[in-house]
Amino acid sequence: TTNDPYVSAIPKIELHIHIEGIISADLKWKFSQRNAQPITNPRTNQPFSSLEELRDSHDTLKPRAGNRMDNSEETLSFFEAYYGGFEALKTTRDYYDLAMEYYERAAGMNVRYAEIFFDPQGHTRVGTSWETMMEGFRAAQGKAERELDVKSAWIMCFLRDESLESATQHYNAALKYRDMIIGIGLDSNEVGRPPSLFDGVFARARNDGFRLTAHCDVGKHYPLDHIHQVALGIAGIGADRIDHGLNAAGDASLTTLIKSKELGMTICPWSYIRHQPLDEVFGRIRALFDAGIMISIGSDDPAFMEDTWVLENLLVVKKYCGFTNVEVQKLAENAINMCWASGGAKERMM
Ligand code: ES4
Ligand code: ZN
Repeated sequence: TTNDPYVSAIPKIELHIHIEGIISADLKWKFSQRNAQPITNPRTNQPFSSLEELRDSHDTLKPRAGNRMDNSEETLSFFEAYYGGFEALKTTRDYYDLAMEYYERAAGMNVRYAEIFFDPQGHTRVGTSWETMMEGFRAAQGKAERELDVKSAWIMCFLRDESLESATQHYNAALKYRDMIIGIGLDSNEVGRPPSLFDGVFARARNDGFRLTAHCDVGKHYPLDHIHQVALGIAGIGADRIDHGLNAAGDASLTTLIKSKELGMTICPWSYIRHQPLDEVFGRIRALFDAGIMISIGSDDPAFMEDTWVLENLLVVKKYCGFTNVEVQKLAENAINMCWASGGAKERMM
């Protein structure tokens, strides 16, 4: 599927990737062995005893034949598997290695710039300090820029299933690293957790000069009202981007609102096709694109899909939306317009 020289060669900007979303079972195991830090299986409360066992349980979301998603005994839910990776990371070197994994993959796909999500609350709650995390990221970021020609910035996400108090504490801690952090996002489990819960801290972040975005997940569990809040409500005037938000394609007034505010949307097709019908997913992506809404393509959590990075995500929309090479090029250009790098830096990037 990667034999597409045109799409491979496009200089890329990636705006929707979780650094923790690249922690495969193998990488988790590597960190856990190195740190002599067992990984707990949340289903049994026992440590995983082998890489094979960990791989099996980590196979959460892969839409393969005889879909193992339904095998709730062996297979963890997405968030169980995702947060299960955090406890294996202990040292600055681990965070450095993790980020370098991404930057090396990115360089191989001609990614020139990335705005990378990270979830600090998930790390501090298993005992890692901000300093350990950020110094590892900082060293990797510098090396990637110098040696791989991949520039980047970080987007700190609040875990929306944690409290406003916790978000506020982490926001205060982030201020020490504002040279690295370009924006503030909102992720994790959205059920019953509207963006408005975090309005106070988002308003502060906007005042302090951060750019804002928030996840609005795809499917029937996620109300249009959350998209409406992100587009119009957050920090009084709405966020700068919407992450996912594909549900909006089914609603004429929301689509009009997003278009009139020129809000970009980050779209990660592999994340949707594991739980939504193909024709609906690609019909909606095509509809947003044809309506002139600025969408860009990201990979979300490559290690939890089919090892699908930004290149594979571009290829799957090309195939199922029937995009021409020129239209795929347009998706890449949208990411230039949507990114938060300064104007001069943008021009030098591509
Ligand atoms: C996430 Cl809501 C959501 N979806 C996918 N990956 C994530 N990582 C953190 N939150
Ligand atoms: Zn995401």
